[in-house]
Amino acid sequence: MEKTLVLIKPDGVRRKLVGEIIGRLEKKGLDLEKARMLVLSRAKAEEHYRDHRGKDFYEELIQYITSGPVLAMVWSGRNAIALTRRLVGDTNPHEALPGTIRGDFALTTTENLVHASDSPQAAQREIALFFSGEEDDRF
Ligand code: 3AN
Repeated sequence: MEKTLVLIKPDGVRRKLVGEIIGRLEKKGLDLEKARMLVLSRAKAEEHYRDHRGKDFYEELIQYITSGPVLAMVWSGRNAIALTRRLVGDTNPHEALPGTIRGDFALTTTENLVHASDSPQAAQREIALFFSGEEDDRF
């Protein structure tokens, strides 16, 4: 049994796609374990996206992810990390296949609706980042 961290990013919340996205993961058979709505501070956003620091899209990415509430969730199931990435689709929405979340609903690479951990190490780090026992809704 694996756990993975999924974020519905600010465009997903703004576009009212929360139910649609959760529904797809549930119908596939994954289990929703934890959920938390929050607005990321710049510091937390930089921590989350630390691997992208210095890239040309970095500043745009930080502005975007802090631009409104996100829904952070822990999902579990067999092979949950890779399975969730497949349901989410390619990072570039023009490459993402129809039937995937990004393939069906996203048009740009920055505003691509969802984040999902890409490895067991990333899942562990990201779950700790978003669910470390802090109950304050401002992260
Ligand atoms: P994924 O979200 O599919 O794991 P990553 O981890 O490579 O993709 O990138 C994290 C986020 O950074 C993406 N979800 C997207 O918002 C943004 N991003 C990645 N590559 C680009 C790019 N070439 N141009 C603009 N934004 C990008």
